[in-house]
Amino acid sequence: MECIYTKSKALSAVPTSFCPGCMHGTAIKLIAEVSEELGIENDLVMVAPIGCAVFLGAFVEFDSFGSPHGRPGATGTGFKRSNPDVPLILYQGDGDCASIGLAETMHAANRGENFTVIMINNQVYGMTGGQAAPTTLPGQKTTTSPAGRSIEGSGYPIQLAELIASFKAPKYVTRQSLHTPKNVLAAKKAIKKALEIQINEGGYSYVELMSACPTNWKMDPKDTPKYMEDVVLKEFPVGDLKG
Ligand SMILES: Cc1ncc(C[n+]2csc(CCOP(=O)(O)OP(=O)(O)O)c2C)c(N)n1
Repeated sequence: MECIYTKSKALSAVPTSFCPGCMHGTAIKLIAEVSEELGIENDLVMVAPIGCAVFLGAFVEFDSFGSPHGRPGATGTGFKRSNPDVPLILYQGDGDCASIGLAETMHAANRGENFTVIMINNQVYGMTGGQAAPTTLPGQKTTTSPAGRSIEGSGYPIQLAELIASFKAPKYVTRQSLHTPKNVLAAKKAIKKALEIQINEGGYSYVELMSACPTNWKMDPKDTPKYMEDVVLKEFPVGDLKG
């Protein structure tokens, strides 16, 4: 029988522990597939942060190391400078990358470190119970903004991709989404381009992936793609910002 689909070798043969409708699994699958297509599945190293992204090490065959509480930008810098030929992905949530570790994220981008950041933007602190993140939408109800995020009290959502694109050093900055098959394919292309830049010419690349957290959004997973299209992507539009 003709084989039309097979699991990427870089994915471990275990079920993931993500909640139904969570898009971390999709992002990790794309990274695994791209690594195989680029022939780096035995070389790629990933940095796992805090939050649901930390589970990544359990589902992939790559080497990974933990760098809790927003520090992947700093430890990733040390790792990559000592191992310049090893492809490196910093895999971070929005809370980790845009709040707790914002300083590390910004300075690594501004220095143009030679690695790729993949940021999963689900607009909440997922693992810890759905607290507001810097990316939480205006009016969005979370456990720490039960009346909805107020601009007066908490400011506007931080658009990290736009912020990073304003620096001179980054070579490729893009925001993509994981809410439809078409978007997933575009996201895969973006991950591939980011890694190709890192491997072939060197330089910093940032791929933000808009994702759903149905558990903490208190939403049926099947309703999240429409909500993302109608509401989330209005605040966080997809597309290339640089490169
Ligand atoms: C009470 C408490 N405060 C802080 C932390 C640290 N912490 C671990 S996961 C997390 C949220 C991370 O959110 P995000 O980076 O958006 O990732 P997600 O889980 O949404 O993928 C935080 C703040 C903790 N574990 N417990």
